[in-house]
Amino acid sequence: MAGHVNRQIRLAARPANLPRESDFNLAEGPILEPREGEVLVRVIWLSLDPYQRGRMRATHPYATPMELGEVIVGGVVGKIVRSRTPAFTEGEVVEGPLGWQEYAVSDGSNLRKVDTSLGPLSTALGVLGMPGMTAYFGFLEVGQPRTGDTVVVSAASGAVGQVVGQISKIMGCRTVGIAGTPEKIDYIKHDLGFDAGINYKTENVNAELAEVCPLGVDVYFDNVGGPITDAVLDHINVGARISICGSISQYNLEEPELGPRKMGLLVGKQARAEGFLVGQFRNRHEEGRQRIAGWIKEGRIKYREDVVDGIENAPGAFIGLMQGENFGKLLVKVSED
Ligand code: NAP
Ligand code: FER
Repeated sequence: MAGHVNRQIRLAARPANLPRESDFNLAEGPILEPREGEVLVRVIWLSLDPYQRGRMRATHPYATPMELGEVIVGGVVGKIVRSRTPAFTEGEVVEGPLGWQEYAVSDGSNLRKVDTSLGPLSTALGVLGMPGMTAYFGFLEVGQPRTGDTVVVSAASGAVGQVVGQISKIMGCRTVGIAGTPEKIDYIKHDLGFDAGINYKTENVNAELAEVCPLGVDVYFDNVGGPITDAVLDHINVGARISICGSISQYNLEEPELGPRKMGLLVGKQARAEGFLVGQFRNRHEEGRQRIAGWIKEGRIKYREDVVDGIENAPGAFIGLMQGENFGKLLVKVSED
């Protein structure tokens, strides 16, 4: 790798509210030599995900915060360019948490070999990767949908939401998505087959839910929290299941918003709200991946990716993710396949 440097994006400062470009810095590190038992990976794709915002805070409820100066944590897809272990051969494609950098050394324990026959490499970070598994298990296992149910999903055009909505349709559920632009609403309704869409930036979510969910809501897949979730809770049915996936509306606030406290509604509705982490289903991810891959082959699941070129553009793209500028799974292309 003589003549090459390893460009990395590091955490320069802990963001206050919405991250700024100055919270990140582009640094040049060495391309490390793999030792015996290790591999060198050339990164091709970076995954940009909302959870990374939480890791930029000084404290975290369930994961280790990033240190200042540390390479931004995150999933990547890359190619083995040097192997000093029989477990990997040069040219193999792998996925793992190697962070926002062009090259990384690993002992292989955090790498998953990507089955490149299932789809383009980028899908290992999206529909066939962490967000796809989140949708699959968070919806089917936590949400427990039944044929004929009414399902509502927030952040519906995003990496997780678009998969949840399509699985919901496959399960025979009336499916309503909430998203933030007319183009996203058009996409979920006309390309993905959702029954209805609500633009929470221009419409009254509560009034629209009454209109498009006349029989109430049986499953709510919650990606956002905040006022959108308050509105959905007003429509839950007896025995509803609320799958709490994330609360992106709160991620860039120093203090969580206080608003109507609606958990009491679950009493009369005998409803269940349950949080989950995609990792709790890790023993079954392969099953979820094969199932989604099958649906893609059959044309029953489509996916949309939002690709930004160049590692230097990762911070700007991440700031956009926090504001709904992405349309589909957000990825940064770092080098050629
Ligand atoms: P994504 O939906 O592709 O992107 C984030 C989207 O959130 C934005 O495009 C934006 O879409 C929406 N958003 C941003 N600010 C918002 C606000 N204030 N109110 C409402 N919506 C807002 O991201 P993703 O990767 O699929 O993640 C979706 C959720 O799943 C996040 O909460 C994430 O933390 C969670 N998650 C959880 C797990 C788990 O294991 N529990 C795993 C992965 C992801 P609009 O234009 O529609 O506003
Ligand atoms: C994981 C568990 C949760 C993970 C990501 C998440 C990268 C995301 C959580 C969130 O967005 O709140 O193992 O792997």
